[in-house]
Amino acid sequence: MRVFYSEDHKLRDAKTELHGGLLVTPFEGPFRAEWILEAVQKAGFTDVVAPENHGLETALKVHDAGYLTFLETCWDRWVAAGFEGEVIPTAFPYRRARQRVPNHIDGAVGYYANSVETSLTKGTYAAAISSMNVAISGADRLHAGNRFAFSLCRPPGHHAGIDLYGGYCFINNAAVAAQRLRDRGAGRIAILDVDFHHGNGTQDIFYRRGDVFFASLHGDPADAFPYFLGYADETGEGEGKGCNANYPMQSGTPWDVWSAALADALGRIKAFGAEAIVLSLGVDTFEQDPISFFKLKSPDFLGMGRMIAESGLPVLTVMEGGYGVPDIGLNVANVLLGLEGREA
Ligand code: SP5
Ligand code: ZN
Repeated sequence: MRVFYSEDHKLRDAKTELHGGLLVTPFEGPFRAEWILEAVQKAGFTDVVAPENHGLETALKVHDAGYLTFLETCWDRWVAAGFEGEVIPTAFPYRRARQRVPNHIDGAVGYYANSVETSLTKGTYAAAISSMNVAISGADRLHAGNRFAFSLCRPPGHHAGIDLYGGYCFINNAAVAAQRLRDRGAGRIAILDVDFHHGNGTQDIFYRRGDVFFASLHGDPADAFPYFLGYADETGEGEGKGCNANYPMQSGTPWDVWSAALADALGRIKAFGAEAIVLSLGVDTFEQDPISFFKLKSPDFLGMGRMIAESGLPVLTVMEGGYGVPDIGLNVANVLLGLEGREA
């Protein structure tokens, strides 16, 4: 399958992440995409292509226009306000507060944040746009009749909501890709999110829509980031009623338990009548991931790809999370090999 990749991801290179009360070197950095690119090429996925520039038209169907302008202008406004560090919010539209966008950038950042570990930086918007272009090019590759494509997106996207950034995400690449497939004529699309963390941004975007089914397998939000969404009783609203499926799982979950949830999710996607799957692929379910608590092993990722391919549907794989160790690249390559029915 073709791999879409842009060097511009390197423009997102934050120096700070708020973690345990300290500003540490971020878990999400350029080295992740380099590890993944190297491993997939080593596994034989050598058709690596840079994306075209697709503009904001599709993104504006899943994100708020004021939010995208905020992302674009945030850094310059922050610097103009006299701040010297990376962009971190300090105040929020908490319960019973007014939901109005403040004029001051310090307030605007809090309005648009769903978590604050993610410092915004000078090159973040350009990198997020390049990541979105990688996703759209992958969607177009499926539309052109190919069964598989891999969008090596960085920064990731599944925590980015209609008008919210956080969790290392700014533009929701998988949501934009699903929207692109709809706009190109697909009737129903499923987004299958296998990142360790609940895809709260993707759920936010499609919760009231009946044309895109969202299924997420993740650490129980009572115990794991993003904490405030991802419970099993969140099933969609309005036209989206019944089009949202969450599979929260406990600390230590191994492949046999995890894969049973995957089988159930794939059954729901089939019953929904999806014409294609956008796979939000995070490999932070790996036993060696530094910020997560599932126990998947490298060969399990081959099985994951195989099971998803058994749906018979076209699959656009969009990169989300996975941290800490170079073997995240091997795990991604294993999913792609499994999808194509090949051996490691
Ligand atoms: C795309 C993606 O995977 N984003 C994840 C963002 C997670 N950010 C907060 C992580 C907090 C982890 N705390 C875990 C403590 C482990 N000892
Ligand atoms: Zn994650």
